[in-house]
Amino acid sequence: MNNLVTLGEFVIQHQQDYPEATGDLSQIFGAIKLASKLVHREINKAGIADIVGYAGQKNVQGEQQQKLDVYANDKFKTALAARGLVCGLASEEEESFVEFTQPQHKGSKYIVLIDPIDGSSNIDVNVAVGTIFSIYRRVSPHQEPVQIEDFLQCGTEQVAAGYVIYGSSTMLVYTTGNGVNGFTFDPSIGVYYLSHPNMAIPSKGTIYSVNEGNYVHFPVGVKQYIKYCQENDEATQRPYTSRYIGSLVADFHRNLLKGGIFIYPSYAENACGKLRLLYECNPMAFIMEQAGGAASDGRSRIIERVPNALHQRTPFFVGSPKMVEKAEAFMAYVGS
Ligand code: P6P
Repeated sequence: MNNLVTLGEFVIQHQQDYPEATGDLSQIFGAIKLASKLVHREINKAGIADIVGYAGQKNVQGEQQQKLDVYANDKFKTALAARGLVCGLASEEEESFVEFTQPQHKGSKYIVLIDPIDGSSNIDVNVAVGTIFSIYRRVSPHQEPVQIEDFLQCGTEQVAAGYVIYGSSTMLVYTTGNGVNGFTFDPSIGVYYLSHPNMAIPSKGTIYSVNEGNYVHFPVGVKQYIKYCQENDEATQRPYTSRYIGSLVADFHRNLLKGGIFIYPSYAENACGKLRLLYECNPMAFIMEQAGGAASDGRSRIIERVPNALHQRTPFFVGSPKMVEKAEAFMAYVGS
């Protein structure tokens, strides 16, 4: 551990980087930290407690809701509402945004978008899953009820973004626009310690991550980029290695540490791709750019996309800048 700085201390130390910081953001991180510890605990006993399997409901996406999805959504929502600094929340598990209407929420200036458990279908097979969150200032009048436009902001307006990966260890990785830092959870004393200061992705890597089972349905540009990754070329260290976990946070985190590219393109029935712009791609794109990487929809910068719906999807190309650039070149060349 790097000189035993805790997440709480780090957030407070660095809130001074933002003169307008009033400590609200530090408290919001406190809520996220607390909820993530509860989710960590449940995930680590999912195999034994009666939390595995379906909650018998379907979420707004029409997907079977895992009990842990429901549990995690509830804990993050409750923890964020309890601090009265957030006026509303949008979640993959909620059809519309949720307005916080207690007296303590009057005048609160932040909104949060969250995917409480991304990759939940992996829980039962013991594969790493994650939480992804994105924080904005509200844009509607502070004393009024929160509005949909508070949630439909460009990713460039994010105040903070982060993810928690519940893997061989639990880590929280976040940015407030001043670099990326990673904290590893020590469950024996319930503390997150700074373990990965100033995270930076290698400008190029040798890992490509895409679900090749959908290959026949991919745009031609993606097919050609995959073939490029597989060609023999010692000078550019090809063929690259294919690694696909099927859990966005896990694939993203591995590439952030080692270098690489993750692609979830549009294909067949998923004309806009599968991943959600607001609470999956925008926060991960903000983090990746802050770590020196790149994130696009195959053509244009993800965080500049103007959202039009809470649950809208987007193709997603993210990772080492030189690899994303190469994949975009294939997409542009064949116009698909
Ligand atoms: P596929 C998990 O269900 C998820 O939302 C992401 O975490 C992951 O990257 C993607 O879907 C995997 O999708 O179609 O390859 O199984």
